[in-house]
Amino acid sequence: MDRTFVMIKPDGVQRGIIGAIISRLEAKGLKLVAAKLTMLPEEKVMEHYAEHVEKPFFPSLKAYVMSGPVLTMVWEGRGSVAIVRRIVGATNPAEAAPGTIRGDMGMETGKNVIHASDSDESAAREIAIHFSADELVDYTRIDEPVLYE
Ligand code: RTP
Ligand code: MG
Repeated sequence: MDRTFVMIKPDGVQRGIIGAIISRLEAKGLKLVAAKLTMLPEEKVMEHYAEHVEKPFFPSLKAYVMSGPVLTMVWEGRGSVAIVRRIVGATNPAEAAPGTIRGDMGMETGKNVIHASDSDESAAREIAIHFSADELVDYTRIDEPVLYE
């Protein structure tokens, strides 16, 4: 089954909207298979955001994601990468569509609440950075038999 990596950033944790965010992903039909509340060490930030390390916004992005605890998660479901990106919304919450997490819960790009993998390759790479294989839990959600065609 397809998996995606999702991270509630420090602003989301500090604002107490973890539950509201998880509720949206759960209600959609996605299955939570791993979760960890943690402070990101610098090495993981550099690895996770390797594609952005040379960008002008990287120093502030790094300070932002290290400014408090994050909730790292793995969510499973058919087509989960694209589905979660649509639920998360555009990078800039000011432009993100209403109904999306960023559109409903954030104000600016530098505090955009949540991260989600942008491709299956990114998901595999990011899951490996943040979780070991034995932290991914195998179980059946009670609605699985009626969730898919
Ligand atoms: P993410 O990786 O966090 O899910 O966000 P994304 O794909 O929508 O956006 P991406 O281009 O990958 O950027 C990663 C994060 O860097 C911050 N950012 N700041 N000031 C800026 O121009 C700028 N651009 C990006 C945001 O926190 C963004 O989520
Ligand atoms: Mg990205």
